[in-house]
Amino acid sequence: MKDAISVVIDKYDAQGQYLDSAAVEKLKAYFATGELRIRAAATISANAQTIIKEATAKALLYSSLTRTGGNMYYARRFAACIRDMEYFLRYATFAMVAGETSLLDEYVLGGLRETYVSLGVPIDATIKGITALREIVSSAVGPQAGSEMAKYFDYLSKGLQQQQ
Ligand code: CYC
Repeated sequence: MKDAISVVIDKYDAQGQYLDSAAVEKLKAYFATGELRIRAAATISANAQTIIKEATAKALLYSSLTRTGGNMYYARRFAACIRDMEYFLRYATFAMVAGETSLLDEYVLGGLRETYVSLGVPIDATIKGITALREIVSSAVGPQAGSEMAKYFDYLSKGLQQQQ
């Protein structure tokens, strides 16, 4: 797993160079938003259950998914879907704290699309769920931290859309 700092250090280490002004700018940008990202992570953690509930209600409930034969029908699949929403929220928060997307590839997206396709989990509806999480999170943490989080939700949506 990488974060914004290790990405910079690995690059300069590979070249056997000291940090230059471009590297320092990247590190500065990361530290300048540090307080914002940590506060947002605390708010998200404290409100995770409500965020998931609201996003699920907004995007997924009372649709063909939850009716007989839908992919969220019945309890076992419903629970799997809520759990997946939790994964998306938790890992997007980790990625925001790290300031880096690589952990999303490593821990979430690897093989996920194939798993969903083979189980008949609808990708479009999943992306709607992730988009709803992005919107609810933004109203919980405010626009600045919300747009930081949006990067990682969008990365998840994009990764699911594409063949890995
Ligand atoms: C299933 N979701 C799964 C499965 C995996 C994941 C591996 C298959 C195994 C299982 O049922 O547990 C996802 N597992 C993950 C992720 C990680 C992981 C992301 C990384 C930490 O370890 N169905 C819908 C909704 C959507 C949904 C749109 C919720 C957003 O209609 C989710 N995922 C869903 C459902 C299943 C599932 C219903 C069960 C499908 C089945 O067994 O028929």
